[in-house]
Amino acid sequence: MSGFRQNCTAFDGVIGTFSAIPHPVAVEITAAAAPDFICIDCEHAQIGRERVEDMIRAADLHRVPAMVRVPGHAPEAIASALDAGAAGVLVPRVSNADEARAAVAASRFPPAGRRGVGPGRAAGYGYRIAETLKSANETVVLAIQIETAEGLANIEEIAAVEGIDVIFIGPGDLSVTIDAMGPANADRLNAAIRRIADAARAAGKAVGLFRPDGSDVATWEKAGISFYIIGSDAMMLSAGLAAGLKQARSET
Ligand code: 3PY
Ligand code: MG
Repeated sequence: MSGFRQNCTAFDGVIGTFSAIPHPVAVEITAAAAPDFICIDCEHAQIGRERVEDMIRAADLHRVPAMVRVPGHAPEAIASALDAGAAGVLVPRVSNADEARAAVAASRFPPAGRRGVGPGRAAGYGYRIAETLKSANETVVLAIQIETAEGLANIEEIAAVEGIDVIFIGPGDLSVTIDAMGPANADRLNAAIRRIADAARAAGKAVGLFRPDGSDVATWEKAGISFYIIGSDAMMLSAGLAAGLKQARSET
């Protein structure tokens, strides 16, 4: 098992951030801050296939594992991210066991799945196909997102699917689909997050959570959540800019 996959599944605590700015320079700046991993966001940022590969290259240079959040469930998108050399994939909006099993099939080489073999970057452009075939099923991290009312209702059967490493909770979409948006509904949303975390842990899966910032990670760690994506490079850039400008204006 790769060090990264081991860290993700050891319930030990890994903290990364989304890379939403579609450029390797942004990845290098992020990687230099030494996150445990980055997750290139192809669901909500406009990042094409070639650029994803260059962003993974930039992360590799700094020895920071790069996951890719794929735009949806298409096996081609998962294959493309893994062929580019991603350390893992994050599959959004998984709502039932069939979708979870499809994500496993797309992420794993036979016999565990149906991922196609090719001479991409992950296989050393053909120089290391045999080695990649041997190691990838043990090293690639598969995280799936629970963020719909249906996913919440089906959490036990989803969590039981073999081949998933991390059950990752998306509180933004979850709050919309269970009608629990805003501070007034925080208790209901938090109860849903805890229910997902408990079911995933009971099935032996690591649990992840998105937080816009790191202020309450210690609280959620107590609920058994060990894998965090904190904001994104774009969110931190805007927060830093706003704070810097506000400070400068208050001092003039
Ligand atoms: C959500 O909160 O919906 C997310 O997808 C966070 O990554
Ligand atoms: Mg979401």
